[in-house]
Amino acid sequence: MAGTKTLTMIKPGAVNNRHIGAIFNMIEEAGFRIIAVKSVLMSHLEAEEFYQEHKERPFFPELVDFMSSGPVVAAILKKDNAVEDFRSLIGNTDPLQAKEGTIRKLFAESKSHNAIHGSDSDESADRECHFFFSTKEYLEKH
Ligand code: 3AN
Repeated sequence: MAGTKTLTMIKPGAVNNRHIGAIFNMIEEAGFRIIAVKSVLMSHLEAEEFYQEHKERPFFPELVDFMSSGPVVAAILKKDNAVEDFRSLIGNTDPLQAKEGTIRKLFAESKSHNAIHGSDSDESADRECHFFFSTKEYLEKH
């Protein structure tokens, strides 16, 4: 059975461009409940750890620089089929290929500065929720 939890980050570009409110509004309108939220300025090392699965990719240094360049807004979202439904809501990694009405189509500046993160599997969601939040900050049964 698909999980009910996913982890999102509004990325530094979208935070700097004042899109936090509009993006959270779209997330709630799409039926997700925001059960935990915080603003975090990741160190270079923390950004490397978060994106460890991409460490061999050519874009990794640029990704880590960007993600540690300013605060992100991290949140845990709840909904049935959370991971898949949230990836539909955010759209393709590349905003030029993202469908109309998706968050990345509306707010991404480029493939590397693409406004928002969404976990890619239930296993990633678990790992990423624990990366940003202690279990005191959200209830698993919530
Ligand atoms: P997604 O976030 O859509 O699941 P991933 O997991 O393949 O995409 O990549 C993680 C992040 O790395 C993306 N959100 C994007 O910021 C960046 N990225 C991915 N592919 C590229 C690329 N070809 N060039 C620059 N940045 C990229």
